[in-house]
Amino acid sequence: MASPPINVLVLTGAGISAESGVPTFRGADGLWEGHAIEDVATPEGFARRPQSVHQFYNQRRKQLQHADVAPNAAHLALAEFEQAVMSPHTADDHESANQFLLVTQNIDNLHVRAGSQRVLPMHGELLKVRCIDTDEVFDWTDDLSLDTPHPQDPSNPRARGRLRPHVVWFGEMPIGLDRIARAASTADVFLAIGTSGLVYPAAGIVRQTSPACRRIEINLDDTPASSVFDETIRGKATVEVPQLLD
Ligand code: BV8
Repeated sequence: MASPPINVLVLTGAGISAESGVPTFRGADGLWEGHAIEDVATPEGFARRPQSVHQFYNQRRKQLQHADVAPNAAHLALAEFEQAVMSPHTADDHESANQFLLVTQNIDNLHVRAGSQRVLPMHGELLKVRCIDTDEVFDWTDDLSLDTPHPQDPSNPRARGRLRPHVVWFGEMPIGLDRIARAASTADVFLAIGTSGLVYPAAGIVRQTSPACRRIEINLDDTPASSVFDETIRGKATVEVPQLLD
């Protein structure tokens, strides 16, 4: 008899990219050191000093594209797990009845580079920019400044500097909240990896899962949400994620 479909929801935070060389926010080398959140990750901060916010993201965009920064064993294990969950079980199934969604708070592109397909970057993407006037989104790997020509109107000097990072700042609406709520309410398994559980609404997703959902937290340390999980695995993501999923 065919096994019932299984719905998997994964939430990742900065801790899954730490071993790829991308600094976490609250670790000793956290990004926020030397930068107050309100100065570099809020619309007000951008309105006050747009150039210093551009420099903050230019530095991170450059760092993310450094040759030494690549998906690690945890990213790769998640991509393989997604393939296994989503592959048809029998020859006559043209597609799996299972569901899989990887929600990430990270704005790096390491999950996609690892081969994950069903990725929802709820806090935006570092390698994308958005037009302040039209909300149109563009892939972007270079620096941004107040003099950056508009990709659609490069010769118009008045269109310069109208781009912002396509990331969700504090006080701004995260991306895909309805889709996340639906996935959480039907999840059979919820896996939270490398997140401190301090930033909402991401930190509240675990509480949107049903009582029947198996909730697993992988982190170096306890978090404010640890008590809500059925299972807490303490250790490095590159060790614990492959071990749990293989
Ligand atoms: C919203 C993108 C409203 C930018 C980010 C007062 C005023 C205004 C808002 C609020 C307020 N009080 C509360 C709020 C809500 C606010 C919030 O939660 N603030 C916190 C600080 C209290 N949230 C918001 O503003 C959100 N929007 O509420 O809008 C609204 C709602 C509806 C409709 C309209 C409006 C928006 C939040 C998104 C902000 N943007 N990022 C950028 O990246 O520059 S948040 C940013 O910080 C990350 O994306 C991430 O989400 C967060 C950091 O969290 P983590 O990923 O968990 O990383 P962290 O470093 O904290 O932890 C790492 C963990 O990994 C640790 O636990 C560590 O132990 C572990 N770890 C480390 N190494 C490893 C490891 N684990 C395993 N292996 C390892 N090797």
